[in-house]
Amino acid sequence: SQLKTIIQGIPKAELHLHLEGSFEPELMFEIAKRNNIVLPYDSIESVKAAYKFNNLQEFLDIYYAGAQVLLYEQDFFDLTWAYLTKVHSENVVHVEVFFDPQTHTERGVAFDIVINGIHRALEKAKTDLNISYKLIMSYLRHLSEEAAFETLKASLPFKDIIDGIGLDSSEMGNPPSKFKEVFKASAKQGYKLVAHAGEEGPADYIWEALDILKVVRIDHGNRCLTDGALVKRLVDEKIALTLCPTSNVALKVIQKMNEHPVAKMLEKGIIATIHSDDPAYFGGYMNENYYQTAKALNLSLGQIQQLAINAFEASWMSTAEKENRI
Ligand code: ES4
Ligand code: ZN
Repeated sequence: SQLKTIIQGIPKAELHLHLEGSFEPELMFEIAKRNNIVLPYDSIESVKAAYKFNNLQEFLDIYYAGAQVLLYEQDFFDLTWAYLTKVHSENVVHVEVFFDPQTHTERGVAFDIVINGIHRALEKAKTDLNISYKLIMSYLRHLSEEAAFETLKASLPFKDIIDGIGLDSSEMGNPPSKFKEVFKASAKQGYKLVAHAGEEGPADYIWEALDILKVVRIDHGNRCLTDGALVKRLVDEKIALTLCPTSNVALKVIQKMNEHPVAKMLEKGIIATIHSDDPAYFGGYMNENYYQTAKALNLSLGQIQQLAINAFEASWMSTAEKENRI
């Protein structure tokens, strides 16, 4: 369709993508086989059939199980490289991607194995595909702040290749305030800060992410529209929201795409952006997220372009880098 052609033609930046969430069943089977791991599924079709979720936690349980087959540096390279070649074909020219070190270190895979594989693929994409990148290390919020501190410590030898810190996993019952001290310590190390907030959790968690963690962007932030003062704060301080529409439908954060808040957010002057979150699990990379949103909400060409521009504006590229990319 014409809309798909337009979206394909726009250079895009992806700011909300979990590398472990880009793990396609085909690659999962291939890596399981070479690592002599038996998956609890007998075919790629039966894996895909299991991807039906009623909430965030049901997804996370399957997402963490899938990551268990990743053991060696080559596995992390292959995972990251598959994602980068995919988005290259969609005219994504800049990525700021998350990885969850604790998903791997908790089961005995060393931090350096994980980050070296990821970093090698990102560097190759820079050279071979002209994709620029930033790397964001996320703390798992269902684990303790002490465990996050250990992860911070493990990251320090790799400080030069990690740009920022994120906070993800089970939101309800794990408010941003739980990670106040480790975010403060992370900022002292020079890391930029973001956090998932207001995906399933309330607008209060977005306030906490801003006031207590001092984040520069909010991942998701869907729930902000229930709080007028918060909307004003986001607009005044140019705090971007990295929205993930197909994720929101898959996890029942919204019931249908035409209920997605992104159009209202743009109307209110919020720097809203669109991303894919965990595309292997939610069935859509960047172009599909733009397409489904634009179609369901009847977005104008100007609004679609605004979403793409917002992502470059909200990115961590320097002004000079941005001019090179758009
Ligand atoms: C996630 Cl969609 C989502 N929300 C919170 N944490 C996550 N980790 C990976 N995907
Ligand atoms: Zn996410």
